[in-house]
Amino acid sequence: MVPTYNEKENLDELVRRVQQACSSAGLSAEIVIVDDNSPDGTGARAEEIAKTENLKVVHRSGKLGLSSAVLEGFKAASGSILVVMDADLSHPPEMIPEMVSKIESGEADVVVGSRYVKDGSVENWPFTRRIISKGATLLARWLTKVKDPMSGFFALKRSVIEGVALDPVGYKIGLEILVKGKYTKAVEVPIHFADRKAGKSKLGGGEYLRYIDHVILLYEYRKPWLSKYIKFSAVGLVGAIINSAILWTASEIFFVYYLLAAVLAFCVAATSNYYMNRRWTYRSKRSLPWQYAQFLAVSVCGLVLNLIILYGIVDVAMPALDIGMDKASLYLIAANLVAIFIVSIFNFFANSFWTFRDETRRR
Ligand SMILES: Nc1nc2c(ncn2[C@@H]2O[C@H](COP(=O)(O)OP(=O)(O)OP(=O)(O)O)[C@@H](O)[C@H]2O)c(=O)[nH]1
Ligand SMILES: [Mg+2]
Repeated sequence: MVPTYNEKENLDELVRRVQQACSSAGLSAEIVIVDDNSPDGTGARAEEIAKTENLKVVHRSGKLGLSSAVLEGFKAASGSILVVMDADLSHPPEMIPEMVSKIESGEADVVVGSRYVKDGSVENWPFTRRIISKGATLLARWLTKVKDPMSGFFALKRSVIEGVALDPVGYKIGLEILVKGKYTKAVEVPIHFADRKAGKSKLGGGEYLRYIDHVILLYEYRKPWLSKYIKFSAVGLVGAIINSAILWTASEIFFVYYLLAAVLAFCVAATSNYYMNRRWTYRSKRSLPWQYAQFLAVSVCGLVLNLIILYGIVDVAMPALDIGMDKASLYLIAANLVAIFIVSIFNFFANSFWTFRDETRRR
């Protein structure tokens, strides 16, 4: 499967090297080119080559994206082992037989051509590209054990993706398959990632943002509770900042009585937290006064719980254990952090199973 967009100059060499590598290993390979109506005439050139080689060309109407091109290629391909690679000769076709043989022998269901295992390498990458690639790989660290899940060069059994709903977000269809595919064994083989032979890179700045979006979606898919809790906590942190800012402004600048200022700060922060959680954490489509009231009720309960825990630690537990009297203020902050942590879990579950129970169940 080779997605192409303006790769005319690379096509002949690519096909020649793929065919040569496969035939010398006794493999019969069908090459599927998925071209997005490349202005440089890649599609027409592919049709030319198809007259003499075992090549199928899928034409799409315009630049619809790399990931969806690969998925179209899967549909068009007839084989039971699928190999995906770029057209620009960054990926060495000579590695295909080894990758395929690992699947045929049953050693693996998915094989990734990896730059980041021993003996793997990249050619001449400037410092910034190295850092971006490493950083992006790090973001996916807890999604898969594969060291180079961003690789665009991989092989898989067709059964890995059969019946799996793949979302073609962004550039990294390999990562999507590694996270959602049905497989038990994924292995990596080292590759040398060469500079593209001819033509220009299609990787634009917007791709980086789409990647972050993709990674967030994959974490939500794989660890729905953890990622929701992290989002919920992030909202809580923003809420705490809003709360403090209002408390300070109201009491210091407008001379509002501090307890009244605290109530005001609490109401504003709880309201903005409600909106952020509704839209972002729970992706709720409904906005009902009742839902808002439920959220406020949970927040008030959380506040009371916070005070009870704080009192329990500072006035009951610490004197009983005879600790902390010399560094009282430091212990107060530590005790409050413990209380906030417990309350955040209480709030999170109360909101997940009560305020936003329909959204939680829908998953
Ligand atoms: N069909 C299709 N192919 C695409 C699209 N975007 C990129 N490609 C192809 O996907 C492969 C990878 O794109 P590249 O531009 O090489 O991306 P890259 O390897 O990250 O960047 P470079 O190292 O600069 O080449 C190439 O074969 C492209 O022609 C697209 O929208 N549609
Ligand atoms: Mg490339």
